[in-house]
Amino acid sequence: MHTLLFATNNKNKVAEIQSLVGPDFKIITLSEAGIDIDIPEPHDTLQENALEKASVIFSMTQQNCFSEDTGLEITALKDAPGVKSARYAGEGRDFQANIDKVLLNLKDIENRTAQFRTVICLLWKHANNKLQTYYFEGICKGHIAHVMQGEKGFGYDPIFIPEGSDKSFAQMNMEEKNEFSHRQKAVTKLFEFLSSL
Ligand code: ITT
Repeated sequence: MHTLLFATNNKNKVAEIQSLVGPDFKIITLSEAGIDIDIPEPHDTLQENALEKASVIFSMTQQNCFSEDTGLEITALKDAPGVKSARYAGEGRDFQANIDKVLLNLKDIENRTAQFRTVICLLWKHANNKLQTYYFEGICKGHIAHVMQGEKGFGYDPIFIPEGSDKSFAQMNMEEKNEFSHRQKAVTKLFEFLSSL
């Protein structure tokens, strides 16, 4: 059994990843570990931000941990909001304001191609006490709807329609979203790697 601390304050991410965990893994959340801090995301890439989040939590706990940073990359907006997805419309991190800004910026634009990209950073202490850093990426291609559809999920889910479906993520339950999602792809690679250790 591998025990891992998940360095995130996002409850939706925790729920999605918990739903994918098999019997060989135990995920501990920051609140379960009694940690209450706002983890910084100061960098220009998902990879650097993921490393920052995992490093902050590892240095506090010395425990094996992972984090993930996710961005919505919209082709016609030169991959924006990307690494700035949480704060696209301002520091308030307001889901509705972020969606409104995307829809406004895509008004009259025909190319609605987009993808979600998740980068997981794992900090793992091997038996010889050597700490190593590993990255796992998951991409979900799709497009941006013209209006919001559905009420489930979080963030940009109401406007993102994955390739292979005609429903938005917000019209899917968690199991359906997991069949397509960036997060599921990245976390599957993480669990496969840990199983191989
Ligand atoms: P942590 O840094 O604490 O993990 P966060 O909410 O700040 O949580 P990110 O910076 O990785 O997470 O995510 C950026 C934003 O992208 C997030 O606030 C959501 O609005 C959006 N987002 C991430 N994953 C998403 C998903 O699966 N569906 C829809 N929107 C998502």
